[in-house]
Amino acid sequence: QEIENSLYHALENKEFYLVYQPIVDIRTNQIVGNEALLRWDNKDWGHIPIYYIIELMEKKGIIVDVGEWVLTEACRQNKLWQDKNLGDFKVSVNLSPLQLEDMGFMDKIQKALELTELDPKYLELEITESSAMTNVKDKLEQIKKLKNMGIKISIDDFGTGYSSLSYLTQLPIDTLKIDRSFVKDMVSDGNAKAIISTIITMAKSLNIKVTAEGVETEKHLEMLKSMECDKIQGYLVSRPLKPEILESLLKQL
Ligand code: G
Ligand code: G
Ligand code: MN
Ligand code: NA
Repeated sequence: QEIENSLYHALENKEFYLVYQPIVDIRTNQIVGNEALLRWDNKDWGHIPIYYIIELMEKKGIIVDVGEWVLTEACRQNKLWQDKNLGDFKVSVNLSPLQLEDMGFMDKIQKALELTELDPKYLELEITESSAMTNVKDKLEQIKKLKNMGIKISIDDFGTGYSSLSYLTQLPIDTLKIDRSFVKDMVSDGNAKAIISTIITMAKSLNIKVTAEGVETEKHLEMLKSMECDKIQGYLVSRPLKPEILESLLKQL
């Protein structure tokens, strides 16, 4: 009860902030993107895991407004980094299925880009596999429109849903993000390794890039390199960082 009340006021109280986790090109070792991840700084409830908070905000319908704030803030930050010449990287923003179903969604994207003057090629939207797989026809139209605006699309948590290959070939997506559960099991479980290897091979033939999530060890990196994975994200490279920390890191590169 009370937590919901706090959440209703979190936006106006400026309690939300974003942290950024680098995504690195496995061949060049360059940062090619940063995933924006929401955090809530609230003295009573700040310790609660964000996935639970997001679930609650979805239930209460708050996520559409908060999601718009995330989008604008992430674009603003990336534009700032572009202007400071800190690197040629995208910013990735996670979308709730409810945002995609919001009638005003396209306008909100347009508005965020206009307001922040970020070149759309620097914005990547992460849609979960399960979200992409519901109302397939609508999603296809929507993704096409976003692509026409110059925005990049990635499918998040890939491998956990049940995408059909024929459907994937119809979707104009840029990147598949392999769910971190497969990466975690890859070393000890031949099946997990086979799934990753198959996803990479399939994506290559469809001209889609692959990011492995949850890369934590050198062993993970070594195996992913040998499978010719394109990009990695995970604690081995960096934890999600507050923007000022990431910025000081970027200045040292
Ligand atoms: O950052 P962390 O591991 O705590 O994220 C937990 C979950 O919350 C992940 O599934 C992540 O995709 C999701 N998440 C983080 N930030 C956002 C956000 O801004 N919007 C949405 N819809 N999901 C987010
Ligand atoms: O669902 P999504 O892929 O958006 O979730 C991203 C979340 O995964 C981030 O919030 C981050 O906290 C978490 N994460 C990022 N890298 C790692 C990692 O190497 N290991 C683990 N266990 N979690 C990670
Ligand atoms: Mn994500
Ligand atoms: Na994921």
